[in-house]
Amino acid sequence: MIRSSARSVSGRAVLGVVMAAAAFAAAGWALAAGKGVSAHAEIAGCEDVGIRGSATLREAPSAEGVKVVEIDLRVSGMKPGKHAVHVHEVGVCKPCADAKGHFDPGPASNSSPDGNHPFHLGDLINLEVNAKGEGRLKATTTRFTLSPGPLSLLDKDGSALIVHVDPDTYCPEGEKKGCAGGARAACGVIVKD
Ligand SMILES: [Cu+2]
Repeated sequence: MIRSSARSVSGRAVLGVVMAAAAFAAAGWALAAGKGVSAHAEIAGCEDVGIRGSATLREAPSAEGVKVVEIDLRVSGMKPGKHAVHVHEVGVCKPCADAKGHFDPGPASNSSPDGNHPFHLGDLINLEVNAKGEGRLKATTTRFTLSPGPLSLLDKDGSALIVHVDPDTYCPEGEKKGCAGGARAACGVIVKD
């Protein structure tokens, strides 16, 4: 549903879906503890062992029954500034390249990181890291689920959360090498709680 609308509007508008959902959450809706499905990821540097972190993911239905996932990611030991964050299509982090492209199931799947960005279902927003090397990203999306179904991150080959070395530009000029954040800085396999 989100994906098909992504084909006819600009990347900025698509990201608005993620942000609008976040505003909805901030307006008072919250996932009830103990309900829904949750998962976590232990984040580690792809090469830099000083990078550590963790993420929690929680899914619950909205009042209308739409599955909404809240992501809460914390990292430390990273270079200050913005870093792209996405869910990648395979739950393998050793090496980080084995997490493959961006999570994007569906009949017209195209996981090419720079080539179909920011239209993938696994695309998130930048993580901001402070001068101490610490960052936290809270995001909400309806583009994927944790529970079983065609959009589930917990599919046969799993999924991984990747934090990139560079910021996500959201590729406003279309495919351009590195526009989705370039090299991979850190990775965590998403595991069901
Ligand atoms: Cu990525």
